[in-house]
Amino acid sequence: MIFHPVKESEVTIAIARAFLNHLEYCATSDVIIVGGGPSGLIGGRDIANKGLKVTLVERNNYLGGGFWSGGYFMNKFTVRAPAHEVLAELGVPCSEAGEGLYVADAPYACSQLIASACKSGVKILNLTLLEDIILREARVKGVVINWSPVTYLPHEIAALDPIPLEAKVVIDATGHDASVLRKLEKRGLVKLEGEGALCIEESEDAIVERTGEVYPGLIATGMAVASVYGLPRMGPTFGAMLLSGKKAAEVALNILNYTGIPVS
Ligand code: 48F
Repeated sequence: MIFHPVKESEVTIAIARAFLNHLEYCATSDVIIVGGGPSGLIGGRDIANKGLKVTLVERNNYLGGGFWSGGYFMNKFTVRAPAHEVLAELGVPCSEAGEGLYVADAPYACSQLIASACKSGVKILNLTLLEDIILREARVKGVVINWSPVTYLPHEIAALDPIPLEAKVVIDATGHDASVLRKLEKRGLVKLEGEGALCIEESEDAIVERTGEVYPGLIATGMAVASVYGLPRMGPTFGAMLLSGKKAAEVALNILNYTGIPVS
């Protein structure tokens, strides 16, 4: 025998116990990030690296969002300077394709980014869909989640109540969908302009500049920012996603200090 003998029940109990601990940990976070694309992953990593408790909620089984391929089903993507410095920091090789324009391998970059978020201590809830938000005293105080497969079943089969998770700050990193912001919009608390037409030259600066708190306790990052302010989309260039995620982390850290909420 190569492997140590274990009973089937030991395997089940090991998984159940570990997951219950994980879910209990995620019940209260300093920051919840909804969306595991490039902006959410890098933002989560930067916050967790400061020693804060970060939970990342992702509806798919896999993390990475639109970062696995650049565009047109071709798994190369571009960044414009200075975002190539973030690739260097992640240990992702890239080559100069023109002045200030860099091209890199998407699976390489995506896997490095996921690994760096995990190593920083970000706790992941995958296969988990944001269903709603917790709102109290005109402030976002957390999210309401359900297992993704449940939410795709007809209501008469899976009438299951969702699970609340509390946080001091929530970040909407759900990309084009702006799923968290839509929960505020349907209550008339914010108005989303919807994405503008593609313009690489304008979009990247604008998205990074407008990354910030849209409603008390809720920060928008990545393409969700374009959906809020009607900014142009950008196609297969990802520098703004990385820099927007980093800025969202700075904004979250400022909010946590500014309100004097102690870091758990
Ligand atoms: O779409 P996504 O990669 O967002 P991003 O970080 O980056 C955008 C780029 O990939 C690309 C682009 C830049 O050139 O235009 O599109 O802004 O990742 C968003 C993630 O959020 C998840 C979704 O599955 C994806 O992985 N997501 C969306 N809605 C929900 C969600 C939801 N309701 N609950 C949980 N996850």
